[in-house]
Amino acid sequence: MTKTALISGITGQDGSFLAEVLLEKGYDVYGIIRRSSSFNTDRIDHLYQDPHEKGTRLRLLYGDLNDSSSLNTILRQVQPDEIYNLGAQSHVRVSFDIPEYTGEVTGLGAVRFLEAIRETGIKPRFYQASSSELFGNAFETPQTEATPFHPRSPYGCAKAYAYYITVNYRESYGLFASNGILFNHESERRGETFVSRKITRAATRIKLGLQDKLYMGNLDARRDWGYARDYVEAMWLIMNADEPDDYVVATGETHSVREFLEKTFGYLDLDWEKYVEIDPRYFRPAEVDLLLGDASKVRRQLGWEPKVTFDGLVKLMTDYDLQLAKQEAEARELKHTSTTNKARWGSM
Ligand code: NAP
Ligand code: G4F
Repeated sequence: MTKTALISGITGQDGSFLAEVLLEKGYDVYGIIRRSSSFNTDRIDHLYQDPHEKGTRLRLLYGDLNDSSSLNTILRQVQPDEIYNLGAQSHVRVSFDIPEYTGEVTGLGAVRFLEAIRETGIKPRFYQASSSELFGNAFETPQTEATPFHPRSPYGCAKAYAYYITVNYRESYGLFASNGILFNHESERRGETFVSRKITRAATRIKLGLQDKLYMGNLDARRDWGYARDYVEAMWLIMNADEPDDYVVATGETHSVREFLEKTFGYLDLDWEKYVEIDPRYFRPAEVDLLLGDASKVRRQLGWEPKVTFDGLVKLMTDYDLQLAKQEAEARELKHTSTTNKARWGSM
């Protein structure tokens, strides 16, 4: 029988890859989108199917993690077999500027979903997008499912609430509710203000003369960076395990932001030190210095393996952004030519 999945955060990096993977696996997919003043469905536009056509397997519904009545209505309408709660205010630095809002969406959003499940009596499986930010100022390295949490930001604190409320509903009401504790994962679809994409966008624009400088924060921070497409496979495996449980998903390698810069600029034959300047605006009130995950449990129990290496990730993101930069350079050239032509015609 065809399974139905509901995804919050479908317009984000992970939501778009997950929708793709679930459609490939034969699911009917529903995504929750927020009303926005301009289109923000770029990451899923290639999956678009005419909603009037018979057999459409991807549908988008308006809702919001801050609006429980919309979640209840959607649950009744969709009757999903699986809910993936990926929606969040997901930027750690920004969470210091909007801590209360981050708590609402990223923390309480999870309980709104869980309550909607309880109230409607529908029995979907529930996946919570938990984060390595839970470990924060980590008590041990590498971090496993047993490592105590020490979040270092309003985002991390909100994710801690969402993690524990997911465990609590599993234990209290017997829901199939699991946490994937995912370490950083990036891609060509990563938001442009996260460090990996900020670097690949800037380095490729610098290469083509579209930008002179890149302003950065703490270059010493270390992260366990994987490829997002690999990580959404782990989400599906966690959701389709025999029992609900919590799993760390990581590559088991850690690299500094400085190394990310060196690799990206080096790949483009540029010396990063000539272009990068430090701007204290990008420092955080409290930093997470080192994240390194031990994903033995998900590897052993569910057979998950990351496929893309750190070098492979830098390469694929840089290749993609180089194409974007080329398109931008061409568009500028066209605009310049047309302005020059207009100036010529004007003088005739
Ligand atoms: P992302 O690109 O920032 O996407 C976030 C998604 O959440 C977007 O679709 C956004 O919609 C949606 N959203 C924001 N506020 C919402 C609200 N009030 N109601 C409904 N939806 C809302 O994040 P991502 O990188 O794909 O990450 C997916 C999830 O995994 C997030 O929960 C994130 O915190 C978590 N996570 C990510 C990583 C990582 O390294 N990427 C690691 C661990 C955990 P708009 O497009 O309308 O803004
Ligand atoms: O790319 P980042 O902003 O990601 P961060 O803070 O690790 O959070 C991401 O991963 C989490 C998983 O651990 C997710 F839960 C979360 O939703 C998000 O996807 O920053 C990475 C590191 C930080 O230490 C930051 O201080 O890079 C450092 N950094 C240095 N300069 C910078 C910059 N980060 C950003 N965004 N911009 C900079 O200019």
